[in-house]
Amino acid sequence: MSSTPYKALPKDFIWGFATASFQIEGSTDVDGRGKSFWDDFSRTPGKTLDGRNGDVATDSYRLWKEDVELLAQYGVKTYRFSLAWSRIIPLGGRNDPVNPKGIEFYSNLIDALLEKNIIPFITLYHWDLPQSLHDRYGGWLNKEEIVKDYTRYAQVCFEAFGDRVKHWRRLTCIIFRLTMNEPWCISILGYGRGVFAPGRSSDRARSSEGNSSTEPWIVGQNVILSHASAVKVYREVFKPVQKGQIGITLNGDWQMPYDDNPENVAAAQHALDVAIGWFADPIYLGHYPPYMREMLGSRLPEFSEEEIQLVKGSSDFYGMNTYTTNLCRAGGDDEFQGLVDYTFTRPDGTQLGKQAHCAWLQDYPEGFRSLLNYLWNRYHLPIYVTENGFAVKDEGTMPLEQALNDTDRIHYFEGTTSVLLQAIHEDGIDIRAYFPWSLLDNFEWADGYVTRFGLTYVDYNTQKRYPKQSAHFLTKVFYFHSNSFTQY
Ligand code: GBH
Repeated sequence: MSSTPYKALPKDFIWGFATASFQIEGSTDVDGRGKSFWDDFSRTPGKTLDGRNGDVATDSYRLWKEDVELLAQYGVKTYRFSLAWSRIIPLGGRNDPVNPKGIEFYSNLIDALLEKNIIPFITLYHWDLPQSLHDRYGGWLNKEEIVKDYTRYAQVCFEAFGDRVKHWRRLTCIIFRLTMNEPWCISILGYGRGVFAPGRSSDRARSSEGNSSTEPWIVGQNVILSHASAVKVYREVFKPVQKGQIGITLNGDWQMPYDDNPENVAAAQHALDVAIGWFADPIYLGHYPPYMREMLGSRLPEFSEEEIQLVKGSSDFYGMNTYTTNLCRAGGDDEFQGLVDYTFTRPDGTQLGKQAHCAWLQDYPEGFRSLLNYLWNRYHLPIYVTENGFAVKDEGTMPLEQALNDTDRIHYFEGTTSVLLQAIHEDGIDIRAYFPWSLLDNFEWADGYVTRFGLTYVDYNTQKRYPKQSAHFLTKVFYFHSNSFTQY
């Protein structure tokens, strides 16, 4: 248990686990679902580490009731999940038909959660663009089309799900929605590095199409504008009645100077500017970070006066996904990291923290605290931690019993939950939610099923779910620190 002395979490603080549609649902061709651009991408040889795709995933489209039971058993107050755009509007576009079966699926899920006093925390877009929008006009690359199509999709969701939730007991004022998950990943991994769908890149060994020096920055801007346009509609048409909060969630890890060499100190800020400020500065402050313009010149699109009015202030809170800390050194030619080199090896040769299964992740809770302070001081908005988690090294090849005894993951969450409490009680930061990633082991994008982030182990042969020790650990921590478990 945390070493922080007992002090209750704020009354309205919510915690729960997170997932995303394409990572868990499977059933990609049933009940009228249209294709998403992850369907074929993940089926293409060489795109995932183990050659496996999202056709079944954790089979949650069929097993969703079991998932809800599991959440109830863990005692969560909220569940973060995403909607598959192509289930709701199979062809995606603003003149394309809505699929009643898609609406019904998510309606049933929402009802079942509310029945258990679990607040639905909905993400509209977690990376699964309808394939037909990509084929028709280039998807996220086409500002004129995508902003309108995304806005209409969002509107269909606000109409279908927002109102019904509102009438449910006292949960009325605490329904939050996220427009987008991690625009940096959408742009850079999809159109720069080309490792995520649609896999566009200048690297011709990887992709026959794409331009990594221009497309990610165009896509980033179009994602921002789509988000902001959906928020405008929500605020004008739905918020007066539904009273919900709406915002965006950004990925971003703490960037720490490698040493006190002034060049490396500046490099850490440059890394933050590109990882976080690229999106957060326009949305919360009304302009791109000056360093982005300096680095990219005219390759970074300009916002018109009208656009920036739309964008500035378009998120009610700061949505934060964070996993690790990088040590930053000036140099290198990677624009996606702000021309900064990342390492986990300190100048004295020691490692920053425990290594996870994926190369990009080490356990360093102090960085989480620094990042919370940085975001609070820079953007002055309540923070929702919408993802945070750890993949234990080699968990995928361990015998079940060993995998369930996930001490490295427990250690990670011991650190992050202590820091969370310190940030709230000692640093005075207004933190309103915490979502460990993920409820289940699931389809880990380009890693396939090799890398496991779940608090629940999934046996992919039987689809049986087994709680890991870390899930029990988190349940205990939040039970202990919560003063609001009687509020319903
Ligand atoms: C989250 O992204 C996702 O929202 C979630 O779907 C996913 O399952 C989870 O993380 C676990 O990975 O070396 O250039 O390829 C986390 C943010 C940002 C972390 C990109 C990995 C790798 C950068 N990710 N980063 S690169």
